[in-house]
This record gives sequence, structure tokens and C-alpha cells, in this order.
Amino acid sequence: MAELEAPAVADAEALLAEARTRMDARLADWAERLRREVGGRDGEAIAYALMSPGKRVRAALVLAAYRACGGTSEAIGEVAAAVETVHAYSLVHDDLPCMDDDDLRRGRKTVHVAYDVVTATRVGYLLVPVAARVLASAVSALGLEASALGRMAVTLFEAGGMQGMVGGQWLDLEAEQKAVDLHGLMAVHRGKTGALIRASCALGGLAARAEGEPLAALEAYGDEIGLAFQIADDVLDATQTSDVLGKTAGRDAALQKSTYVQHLGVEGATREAGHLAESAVARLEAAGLSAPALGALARYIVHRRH
Ligand code: GRG
Repeated sequence: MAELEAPAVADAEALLAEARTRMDARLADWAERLRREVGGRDGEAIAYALMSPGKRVRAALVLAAYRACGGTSEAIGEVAAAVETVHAYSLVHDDLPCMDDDDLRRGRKTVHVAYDVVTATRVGYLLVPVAARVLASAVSALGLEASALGRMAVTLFEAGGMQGMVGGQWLDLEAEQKAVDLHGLMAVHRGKTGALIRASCALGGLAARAEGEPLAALEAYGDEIGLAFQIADDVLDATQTSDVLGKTAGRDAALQKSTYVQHLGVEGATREAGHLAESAVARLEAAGLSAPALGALARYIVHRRH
């Protein structure tokens, strides 16, 4: 398999900058709406959680997958916002004392530190149906039929459920302070992190009415970069500072979690993530999908600094 050339950081950075601008605007609109609807301290905490400034990798993947399949509507940003809403609530719960127990996220206090544990727990649950509302508004803005909403909702919420993110988080918690082999670790990573990244790629394709081989290629690409993303996250947790990451570094070691770094070392884990990214891009090429932006994002995911 051909080696991926040096990271096309500029391309990925431009797409991520676009995704950040668009997500910040979309999520601020939803935050304002929810602040009014829910009101009080819960409303403020929901807005705080939704408006926290992420890298927006999942949003960028939705945009790039959509365009790779010929999509042209600006309304795709709303699909990306639905995915970022799922990601946002997962972070709120991930940081709770009963989970990873962290006080820093995206360079700010975590929701349970800025508010309290009960409020943060409620915020996580309240945002689940909000993600469904954002997706429904996206499908309507894109002019897609109701059957497309059904398929896209299944894609998003299966990825967020027991077969994906929730199940992966469950395995992750069970695995704390235990030795987990690479096979087991792969299952944790694919569920906890990979499933939503895979769904981001699939949703971009579905929004552009992709079917068959191109859609399968996007899913295969998403599957491999999803795992690569979490391996890179393991590497960053072991090698970067909290200041650079905007979240507490060294958390895996503190919680005695098995990681790719622990199994393969920093170099070995980085190499493994690189192989997955190469293989992901090869899946797109094999399906005849011309998608330089998805190639650039695959490289970014492995070489990113935070
Ligand atoms: C509330 C129903 C419900 C479920 C939550 C807690 C949980 C279930 C899942 C946790 C999933 C999780 C947080 C996995 C880690 C994924 C990960 C690597 C997050 C960091 O992603 P980045 O680097 O972060 O893209 P930013 O801040 O840039 O968005």
C-alpha cells in the first residue's frame, strides 16, 4: 500500500476552520433557543455545554463526505451540528466524577465543575433528544424525504448507543485497572470513539443520497480513521501537556487504563494509526471516490498536536 505523503495540514486546517465557524454559529443558535425553552440554571448549563469550542473534526468529516458524494447545499452544516451535539453530551457525561472524573475540557471547566454533578448529568440526558431535533431540522432544510430522516437517525443513534459510543464507554469503565489486550482495546476504541466518527462519514454520504459502493467506502474509511483517532488520542494523552490539549493530560495512566501506547509504545501506536489512515484512504480510492479533503483529514487525525 502506498505511504501517505507528508501531512496536508493546510487543507485539513482550512476545512476544520470552516467547520468551527459554522458549528459555533449553529450551536450558538440552538443554545439560545434551549436557554429560553429550558430556562434557569439547566438552560444556562445546556448553553455552556453546547457552546464549548471543540476542534470540530466530526463536523469536518460530515462536510467532506457530503461534498465527496456531490452534495452542494449549505444546509449540511445542520447535519454536522447534530453529530457535534451527540459528541458534546458524551463529553459532559465522560467528565463526570462517576466516569473519567475530570475538571478541564476544551480549555474550560467541565460542566459539573462549572455547575454541579446533578445539573451536568441532566444536561447530558437533555441533549439526547436535542440531537434528534437538530437532525430533523437538517433533513428538512436539505429537502430530503422522511425515509432519509429515518435512515440518518438510525445511523446517528445506533452509533451513539449500545453498539457504539455507550457500549464502548461501558467497556472502557469495566476495563479500568485491568489488563486489556489489543483485541479488547480495539473494541473499546471502536465503540467509544470510532462509531460516531464512522457515522459522521456515513451521514455526509446519506445527506447527498449516496448508496451502495460509495456509501460502504465512506463507512469503511470512517471505521478506520475512527480507530486511528482514538489511538492518536492515546498518544497525545501520554505525550502532550494539559495546556496544549485543553483537557487533563496523563489521564489514562492516572486511571490505569490500557492504551495503545502501553501496548505498542508511542512510536508503535503512531505507526499503527498511520497504517489505519492509509488503509482508510485506500478504501475511498478503491470505490472511485475522489476525496482529497477526506485524505487530508485522515492525515490530520494521525499527525494532529491536540
Ligand atoms: C449521555 C446517553 C449518554 C451517553 C454518554 C460518556 C459516554 C456516553 C461516552 C463517552 C464517549 C467519549 C467521550 C469518548 C472519547 C472520545 C474522544 C476521543 C473525545 C475527544 O474528541 P476530540 O479530540 O475533542 O475531537 P474536541 O474537544 O476537539 O471535540
